[in-house]
Amino acid sequence: MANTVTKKQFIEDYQNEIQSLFAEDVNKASVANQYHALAQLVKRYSNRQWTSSIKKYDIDKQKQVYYFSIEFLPGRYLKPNLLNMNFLEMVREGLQDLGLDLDVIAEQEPDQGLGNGGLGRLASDFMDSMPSIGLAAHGNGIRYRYGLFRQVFVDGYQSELPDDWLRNGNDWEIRREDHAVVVRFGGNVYLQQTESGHMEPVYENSEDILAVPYDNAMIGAGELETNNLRLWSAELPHSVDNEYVTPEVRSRVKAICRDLYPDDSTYDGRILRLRQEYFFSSAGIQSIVRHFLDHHDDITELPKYVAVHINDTHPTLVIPELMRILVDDMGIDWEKAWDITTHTMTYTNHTLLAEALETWPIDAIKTEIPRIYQIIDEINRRFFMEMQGKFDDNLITSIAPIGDGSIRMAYLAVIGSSSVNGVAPLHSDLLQKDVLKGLYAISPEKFNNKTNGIALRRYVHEANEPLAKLIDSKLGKVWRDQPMAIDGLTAYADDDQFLQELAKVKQANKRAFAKFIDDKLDIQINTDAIFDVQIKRLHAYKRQVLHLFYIITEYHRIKANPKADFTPRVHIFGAKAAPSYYYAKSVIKVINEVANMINNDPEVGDKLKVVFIPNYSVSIAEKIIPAADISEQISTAGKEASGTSNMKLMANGALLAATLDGANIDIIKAAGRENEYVFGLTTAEVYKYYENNDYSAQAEYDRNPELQRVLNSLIDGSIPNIQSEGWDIHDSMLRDNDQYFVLADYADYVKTQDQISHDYLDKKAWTKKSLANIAASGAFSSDYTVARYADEIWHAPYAKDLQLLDK
Ligand code: BZD
Repeated sequence: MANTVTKKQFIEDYQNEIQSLFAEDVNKASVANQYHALAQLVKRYSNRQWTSSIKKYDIDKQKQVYYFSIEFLPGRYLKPNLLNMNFLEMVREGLQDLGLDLDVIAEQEPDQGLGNGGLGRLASDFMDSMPSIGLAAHGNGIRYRYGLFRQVFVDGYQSELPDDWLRNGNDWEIRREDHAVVVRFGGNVYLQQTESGHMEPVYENSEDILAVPYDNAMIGAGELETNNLRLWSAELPHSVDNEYVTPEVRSRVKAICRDLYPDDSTYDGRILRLRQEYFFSSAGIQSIVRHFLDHHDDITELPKYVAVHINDTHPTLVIPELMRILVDDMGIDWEKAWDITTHTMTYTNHTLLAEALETWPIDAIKTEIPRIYQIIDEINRRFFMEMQGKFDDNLITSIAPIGDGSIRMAYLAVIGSSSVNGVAPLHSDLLQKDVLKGLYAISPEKFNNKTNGIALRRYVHEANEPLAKLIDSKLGKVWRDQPMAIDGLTAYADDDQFLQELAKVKQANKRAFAKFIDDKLDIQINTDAIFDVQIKRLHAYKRQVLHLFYIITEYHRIKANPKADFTPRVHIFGAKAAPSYYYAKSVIKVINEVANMINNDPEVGDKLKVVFIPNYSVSIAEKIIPAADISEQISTAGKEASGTSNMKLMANGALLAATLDGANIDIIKAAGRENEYVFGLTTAEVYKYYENNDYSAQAEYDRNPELQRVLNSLIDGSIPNIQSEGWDIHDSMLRDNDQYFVLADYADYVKTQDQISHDYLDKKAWTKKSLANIAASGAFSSDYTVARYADEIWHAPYAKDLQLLDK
């Protein structure tokens, strides 16, 4: 039920809001206060729909999904909320009447950076899509006091500053202390027989922490429904007499929700991460069960009305936690409880890097959450009992929840869930064949694929309004509601006028981005150049260095032949490196110094520029993506689970420079290989190298003089102001035999990039390719993704008739 508010009403409400919050007139208020008042007003407008959705779900006994994720990466809420409420135009005009600019006000909102990359952003895209298709699905996570660090470059090095995003409060959240629950850590626990005969745990000296929820409205498009994102914060319980609390105890409690990534270089830091995981898993499950019992009588019906989703392994402790509540608190026998639990839980894996699979030392779990340890131990014991005789002992040992002195979170997640999915077809396939092979052998029926998707509303409708309006002018608004309908644009592939208009939109976006870069970094970029974009976490497998090597190659060519024709390029990077990931930080330093060298070389001039935008975030992504010509998706084949910036860039008309990895494969299929630039080893070729163990980085180096010059430049002093960082990269290539096959892919990558430089000169042909990408992007809407999760994993209904879902 969409709200309707007229512009006149809005203007009046807004003036009143500023007056009552700040005792000022609109035009006297600071831009910051203009923002706070607008956010408060939007929240107020949306609250009625929120209350009504939540009430309706309960009255109708609609199945509800709870999406547990240790990261959510919402970015900003103001404009996406206005968009989804159909208020964007009205509010923009209303503010204009008051002499204000919505875009200026919107810039005041701090990004909510409560995640670090694709995993967290996917969770937030899902939060947008779920209410937009009328699915009752809520998020569960942590309200970190500090988001992912603020990245600044000091002398080219990444430096991390705290992201104090809550400094001026958060206008969107509602603190609900009345819904708080207690989460128990530590102490001793032993089992005692009750009068009724069942075993009950007795706790001694446990550390009880109060989990207080902060609720955030997730407003669906057209306000179809509004769901809840519940973020938990740790506090001292009320029962504790504050006067006697030592500063140590206080800071132990505070620490749980202080940082997104506790410093993992110490044992205590790693344990803190475990405490975070149990904290929000336990709080979330307790509140779900409590809510369920308010509306239902029979707990054995939980899986019929509730699905709990485990987004990557961090919330896996929801499994033993639900077992604890069912067995200990409700006195249900183990078998029944296990049946309820496994039918409630579902799990998504997001990584193919074996070293990224999470494990916890047994001792840590025993100390921090002793009762949960006992439960996992029992799950493990019963797993062995059930499997012995049916499967080979070695197989069972290799996939049991406990092994090698650790709890293996991914294995526990698979064993305790009814569904396990990967996030792109290649990824799901490799999970079955490689990473989770043993578990697939014992329970193949659980495994499935759900290809990721993105919130087109944020990345196109809102971030690229000129493009969205151009599409409207041809297709009407249907594509906004039914994303697949955007393929209607293919009818314009030979329409010269349309192609020109499309090219104009891109050009205007590039100019807007160039202005942003000029204002922010004082770098002037040529808007006729190819804008070549790589935006993602900094990681060796994503191979930002391959991109860097091409840049150095271009530079060497210009220097060798300054008068030769050259298609100008601007290389744009956005990436944060984990604070303790030294190699990634060396890559940042080298890119920054190469940028300095190139950007200040008069002989290079306008031909080549390198821009590394500091503090990459969702809102910066929204500025870069509409301006991109090339989307760098160049991970080693078989390493990137899916990727999602590939989808965002495609939807904005960028062409892929890509390996056959993750969802690149699906994008290439959808848009047509002739409209992308594909290069490099295939997954099969990479696996062959693993099997035969016969890859030689040195041989790649020896046979390619251009590559030799690139690698040598890292260590021969020709890049000013780098120290050991050049050696770090050089060593990873030649001394350590190039784990990610950068050198193997170099020649083909350079060839492909050269082809891009050539093809870009034919504007019309280029724009046609760009159009093909835009027209194929509808299939990557996260509306479809969550609909498929709802149909095939959660078995939960949703109101929207998503036509063309299976096209
Ligand atoms: O998840 C990413 C994958 O690398 C991408 O391929 C994929 O598209 C997205 C969404 O499915 N994974 C992450 O972003 N992972 C993390 O950020 C992460 C967080 C904590 C611990 C380990 C990894």
